[in-house]
Amino acid sequence: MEPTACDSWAEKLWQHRRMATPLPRITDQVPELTMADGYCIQKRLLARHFAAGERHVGWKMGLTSVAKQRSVGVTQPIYGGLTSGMMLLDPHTSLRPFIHPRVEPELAVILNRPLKGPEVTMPDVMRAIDFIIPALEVIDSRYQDFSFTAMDVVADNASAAAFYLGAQAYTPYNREWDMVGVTVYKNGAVQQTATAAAVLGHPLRAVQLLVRMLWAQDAPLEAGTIILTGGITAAVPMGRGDHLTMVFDGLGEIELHAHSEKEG
Ligand code: OOG
Ligand code: MG
Repeated sequence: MEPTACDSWAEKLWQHRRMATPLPRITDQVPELTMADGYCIQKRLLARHFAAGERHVGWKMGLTSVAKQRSVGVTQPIYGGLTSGMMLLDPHTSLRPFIHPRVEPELAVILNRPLKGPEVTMPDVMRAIDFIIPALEVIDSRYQDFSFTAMDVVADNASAAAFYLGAQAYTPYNREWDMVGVTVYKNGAVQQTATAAAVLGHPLRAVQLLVRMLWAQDAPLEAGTIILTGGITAAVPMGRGDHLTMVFDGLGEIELHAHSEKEG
């Protein structure tokens, strides 16, 4: 894809994101769209966020669990960028910026040193982790009906919309992170349950995979980076007035309330 076409798709996605209105998938118009095109558009879209004054704060891995892959029909892990504008600081959120938001439980990893290279090992990853925080991600596809191919969703920055970190940080040591159980409630009713092993067999493998994927793009993972390791369960739709609770066994819970219509 020509750089100008890449730029204009990024601009289009940015405008639809800002207006919270969906667009048809890019591959409907450009069936030959490649993965490299998708990441090119994503990069230009992130540049648009930075031009608007947002800062780069980290990365998200996506489609790292079978539950997530099945729910959208894409079977390949992907990544996207996280910006300061996506960080929710308050567990009460307006739904106005979103088209059809869904919420999913994730483990967030914060690094204390950079990681790079094609051969990063699990011990390298473990040594580079400062702390781990239970988190939730709000995803929101800019495509009509939340329908896309792998290339489309990469272009749309892996459906990144917002994220919220729990209040308690945990040391990476002395815990079997793959054994952490998660239950998602909506308005008091159980919606989803799973164990963190659903993410690539072990959630820290998502960090290892991200290092490799970024290495292929010549980008390092910096110290202080926030990494969302990917939804442990399928995502749960969030509507006005909904109250989501994510219970992480032994690690506390996180809540998110969507304002009712009147409040915005
Ligand atoms: C793609 C984003 C996937 C995850 O954690 O798997 C993702 C989507 O489901 O729209 O954020
Ligand atoms: Mg996610």
